[in-house]
Amino acid sequence: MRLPLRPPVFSGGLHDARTATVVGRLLGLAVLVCFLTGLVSHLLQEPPAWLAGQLPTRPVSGYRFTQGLHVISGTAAVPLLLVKLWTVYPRLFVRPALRGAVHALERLSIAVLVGATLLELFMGLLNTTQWYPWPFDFRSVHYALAWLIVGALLVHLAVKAPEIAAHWRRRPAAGPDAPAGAGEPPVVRADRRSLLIGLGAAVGTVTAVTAGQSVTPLAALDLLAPRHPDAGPQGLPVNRTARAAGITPHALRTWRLAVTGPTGFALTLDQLRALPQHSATLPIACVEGWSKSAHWEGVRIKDLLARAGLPDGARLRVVSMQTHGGYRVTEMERAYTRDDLTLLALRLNGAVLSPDHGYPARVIAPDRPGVLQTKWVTRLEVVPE
Ligand SMILES: Nc1nc2c(c(=O)[nH]1)N[C@H]1C(S)=C(S)[C@@H](COP(=O)(O)O)O[C@H]1N2
Ligand SMILES: [Mo]
Repeated sequence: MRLPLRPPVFSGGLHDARTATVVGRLLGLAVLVCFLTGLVSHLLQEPPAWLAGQLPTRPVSGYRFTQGLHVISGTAAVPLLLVKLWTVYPRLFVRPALRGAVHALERLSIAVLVGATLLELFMGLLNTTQWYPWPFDFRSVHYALAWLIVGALLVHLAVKAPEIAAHWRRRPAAGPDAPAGAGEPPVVRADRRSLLIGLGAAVGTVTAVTAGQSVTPLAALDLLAPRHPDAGPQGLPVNRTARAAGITPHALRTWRLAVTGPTGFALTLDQLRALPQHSATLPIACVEGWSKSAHWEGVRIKDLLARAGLPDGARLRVVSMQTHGGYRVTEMERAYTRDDLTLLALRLNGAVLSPDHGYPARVIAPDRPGVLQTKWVTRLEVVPE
C-alpha cells in the first residue's frame, strides 16, 4: 500500500547550495542596508538622551537619503527573498524532519527568520502606501521585528557558515580535464545565470518604478510608487489634509502663535510677518518613502525663542491646532532649535502656505523626518529639564 503523502521529488538544478549562497549574499546586503537605515530613522524619530543633544542637522538631506535607501532596499528585498525561498524550499521535505535537539533549534531559527522577514517586508510595503490595517503601533513592532530578524539571521549564518564558505566562490567547471566531481553540469550554470539575470531585472524594475518617489531624477519612471513627488498643492505631496486634521475656519480666525517663556508672547499672523523673515531650501522626507525639496520662508525658531527670553538651544514642544490623531504634539531637539535653517514657515515655494501644508504656520528643520515637521502650529513650549 502507498502512503497518501509522499515527499515530492525535485529534479531542478537550482535548489542547490551555490544558488542559495549567491542569492543569499544579495538578500543579505539588502537586509543589512535596510536594517542600518532603519536604525537611523528610529534614532532620529525617538532620540535617546545620549544622542538628543548632538543630532546631526547636516547634510540637510541626510534623512532623505537614508530613508530613501531604506524603502529602496526593503522593496528590492521582496524579489530577492522570494527567489531565495524558492531555491531552498525543497529542504522542507527532507526526511526525517528533525534530527535531534540542535537540528530542531536550527529549524526553529529558520522559521523565525522567514516568518519575521515576510511580515516585516509586508508591513513596510503597506506602510509606504500609508495603509495601517492593524491595531498595533507600526513603528515599535517594525523595530522589534528588525532585531528579531537580525538575531535569527546571525544564528542562520553561523549554522550555515561551512556551507556558505564552500559555495562562496565559483568552482571550476566540469570538463574533460577537471577532477571527477569537481564541477557541475554546464546546463546548471546556464540555468543559474538565467535565474540571476531574471532576478536582476526584477530588482532593477521594481527599484526603477518606485525610487522616483524620493530620487527626483527618477520621478518620470515613478509608475508604481504610492506617491509622485509633484502630486499635491504647491508642488508638494500631502499626507494629512487640513480637513482630516480637523482644522476649522473658526479655529483659523482666532489663531495666534503662542510662545511660552520668561517673556512669552502671542502673535497674530500679520505680526509674525512683520518679524525678520528668512528662507531655506529643505526637503520634506516622509518616513513612508517619498521626499521632495521645497523653498520655505518664515521666522527663525531661534529668533522666536530669544524673543520669549529663552536660551539658544532650548528643547521645544510643538503643539498643532490639530484636534486629534498622532503627531498633534511633537518635540524638537536642541540641535534643530538652535539651527539657523530651522523655521516657523509661513510661505512655501513662493506663496502663502496652503491649508494642507499647514497654514498659517508649520515647522521645517534640516535633516529631520517629515513626520516631525508639524503643521498648523499654534504653540511653542519649552520642555522643562
Ligand atoms: N499636525 C500635523 N503635522 C504633520 C503631520 C500630521 O499628521 N499632523 N504629518 C506629518 C508628516 S507624516 C509629513 S511627511 C509631513 C508632510 O508635510 P506636507 O503635507 O506639507 O508635505 O507633515 C508632517 N506634519
Ligand atoms: Mo510622513
